[in-house]
Amino acid sequence: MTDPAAFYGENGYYVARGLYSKEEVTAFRAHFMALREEGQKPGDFTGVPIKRTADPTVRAAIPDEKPDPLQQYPRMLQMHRWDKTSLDWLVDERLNKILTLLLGREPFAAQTMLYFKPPGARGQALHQDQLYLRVQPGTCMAAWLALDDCDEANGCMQVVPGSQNWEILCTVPADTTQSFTDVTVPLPEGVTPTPVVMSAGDVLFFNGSLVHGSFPNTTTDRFRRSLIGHYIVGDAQKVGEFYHPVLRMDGSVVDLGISEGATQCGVWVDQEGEPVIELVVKENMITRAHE
Ligand SMILES: O=C(O)CCC(=O)C(=O)O
Repeated sequence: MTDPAAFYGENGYYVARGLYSKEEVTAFRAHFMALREEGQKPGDFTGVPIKRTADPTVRAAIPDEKPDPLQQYPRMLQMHRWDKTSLDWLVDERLNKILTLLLGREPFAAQTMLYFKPPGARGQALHQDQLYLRVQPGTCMAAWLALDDCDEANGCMQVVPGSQNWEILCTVPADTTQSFTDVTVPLPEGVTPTPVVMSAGDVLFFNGSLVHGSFPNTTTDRFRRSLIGHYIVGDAQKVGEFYHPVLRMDGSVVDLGISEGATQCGVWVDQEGEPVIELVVKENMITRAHE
């Protein structure tokens, strides 16, 4: 049997299979679909506009005349600030137990998100969450609950095992025909992300520096919904302003400082034929809320 902490230490992620029952995920799906039907909510994000290209070959490969499904199903953000179901889930004891095991102490809770990812929706380009949360000292951690079975066809999560040990990389423009966000991080040659195939009810835990993201949902009939919590290490002193108020796992508010935008990020350079990360000073690094 896999030792969760050892697997997480080596790979930067861990999947807890069947942590939530089929009945629970069915209830979550119904709850969030009903909230979506109610109309616009604070923090909704439909994604950046798709930047079309003039290249006829590329254009031919993109169903660019179709309406973007994310217009109807924008991502929800920070629902726990106005929805009790989301708050109860964010601080759920089952998540706390595994987070505490993987992090070595009880975390603080900073964010909730709900991805609907309907058929035809774009994915989210590879990125590192710590770029946005800017936890100091230490890092953040995500708990990603699959509300639908997910595989490569409907755009399951993709992770780069071992990248939790990388510096935070400088971002480059992303392909917005494939991603609803417009920045990504480059991978060295030969490194490719690994798909994480999950059943509804499984939870993927991953480190804030782990490079991760997802490709488009290429199915015509399957959503890929997920409920996500973002946490920060329990000895953190600062986090980005967007994530305040931060909660303890008993739901009470913890008084933390606000971390400023980073001024350095990593770029890949060649060192005797091996790709290594070199830190460079960069002004105007992205400091927006996690997108
Ligand atoms: O669900 C996805 O496709 C991406 C989620 C993600 O990047 C995150 O939870 O940080």
